[in-house]
Amino acid sequence: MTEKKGTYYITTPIYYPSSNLHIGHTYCTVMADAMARFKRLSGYDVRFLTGTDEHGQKIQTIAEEKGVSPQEYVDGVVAGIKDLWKTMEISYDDFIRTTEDRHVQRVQAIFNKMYEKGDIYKGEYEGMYCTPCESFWTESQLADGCCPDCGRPVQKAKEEAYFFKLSKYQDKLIDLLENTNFLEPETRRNEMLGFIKQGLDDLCISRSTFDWGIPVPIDEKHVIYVWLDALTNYITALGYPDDPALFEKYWPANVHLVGKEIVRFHSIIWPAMLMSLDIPIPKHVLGHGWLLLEGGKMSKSKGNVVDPVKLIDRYGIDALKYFLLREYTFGQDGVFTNEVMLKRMNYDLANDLGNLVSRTASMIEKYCAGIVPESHGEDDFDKDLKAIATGAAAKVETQMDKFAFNMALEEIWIVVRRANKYIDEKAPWILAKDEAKKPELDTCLHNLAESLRIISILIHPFMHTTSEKIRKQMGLWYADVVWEDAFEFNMMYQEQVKKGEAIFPRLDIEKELEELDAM
Ligand code: ME8
Repeated sequence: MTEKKGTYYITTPIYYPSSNLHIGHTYCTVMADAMARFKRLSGYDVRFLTGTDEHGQKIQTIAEEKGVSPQEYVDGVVAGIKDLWKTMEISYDDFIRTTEDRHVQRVQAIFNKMYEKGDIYKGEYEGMYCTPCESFWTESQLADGCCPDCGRPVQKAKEEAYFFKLSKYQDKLIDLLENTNFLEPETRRNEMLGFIKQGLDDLCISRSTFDWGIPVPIDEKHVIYVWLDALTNYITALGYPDDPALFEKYWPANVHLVGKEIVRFHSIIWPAMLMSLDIPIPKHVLGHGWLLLEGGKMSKSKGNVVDPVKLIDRYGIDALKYFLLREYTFGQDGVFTNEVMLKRMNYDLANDLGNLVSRTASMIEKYCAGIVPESHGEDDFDKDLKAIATGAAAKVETQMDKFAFNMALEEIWIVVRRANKYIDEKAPWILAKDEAKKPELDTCLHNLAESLRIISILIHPFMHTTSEKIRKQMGLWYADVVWEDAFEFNMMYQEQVKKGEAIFPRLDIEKELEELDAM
């Protein structure tokens, strides 16, 4: 077994259960899941956290409109979110809900600690409030008088509130962003530094105009407002402050993976809160780009969303995961279209990978009675295939270190395409006609089986079900998937190959486009 390399704590944002999640949330969670699986496979003791951010005025308003209590409302939506992650086989270790007792009590303890330190005080808040986004804005932040995030009208609002002394941490935050790689990419870092250097206002952390929230422990008229409640999930889920075992083991987090619109909260407010609590800062905050539809960002409140469940029902989990991870460049926005998705599924999965598996399995069945043959010597084609196949794992590691999922998959597909080309170069069906060429034929089929063994390991973090299907067809069902084995060749010996169903069906793109449009 792989030796343990240390701990790795990765988190997604906790999503608002204001309605069902869409493909944008799926995108972030699929990236976190692939990274968690990759780190586990490469020997880390991983903790992967996701969850839901359940308080706030918006949820309270929706629940009232539906005639149910906020708790009933979020319970329903959260059950659906957990079902989605179960369907997608998301390998989280913990799912935190901000309405759970463990979170509520710990947030109150955190509030008290910050209050006792003198970092929280009572004041009066006045600003422009966007209800759908639950954000207060200053006049100068508005875009054409409207909310800079969603473009909708804002209302003037004033209320007694508790404040966190964010301004006190301004210099320390500048130091953190200037002198560490806590926040990447660099463009985001510069943007945040610019923002901090304009001067930070203290942060309003309570509300008294609605009551769907965690009560302020020292003042029952108030509930704790969004960000103190939400950001702290990353430590309350580890037991902070009362149950130190997990916290000491996994904190500081290695990565908070978040969408670019909440980088500001994670790279300014969150470290300042941690500084106030005297606990270490997470190693990295990584901001990913948005999936856009033609016409703008997918958003629950705008209603222009793509439902992942429909796509999974039609194309399967692995095809959808592959598409999301392969198509988009981390950190950049990308446009989602059905056509791009279908082409990826057809070209890369059905054609490249699917064909390689079915051709290899059927030739081993046909020419070697289904038993993986031994190899006998090697020519230049064999050497080249072997070098590319055994060299891929290190390249995948390099790309994964950069969260470049698309490039990691591209490295794997270089092996897939090389192996397909190797079949054409070696033409096993011609070798099979000449008894004297039997050793060369055996070597060729051995090398193809070996390449598929390596591919099955490399794709495991991204598409474990497909990996297992390939391993079953190659007679490797008995063996654990071990990352280090992807660096080795000639590990297979007389495995029993059994061709199965096509791992990805070929899609009629025109027909699928019509069907999807009609859905
Ligand atoms: O912001 N493209 O929750 P949220 C890509 N509760 N990613 C997208 C996306 C899109 N079109 N739409 C959403 C919140 N996301 C807070 C977070 S964390 C302490 C609190 C993803 O339900 C992306 O990761 O609005 C984004 O940051 C997150 O969902 C926002 O989810």
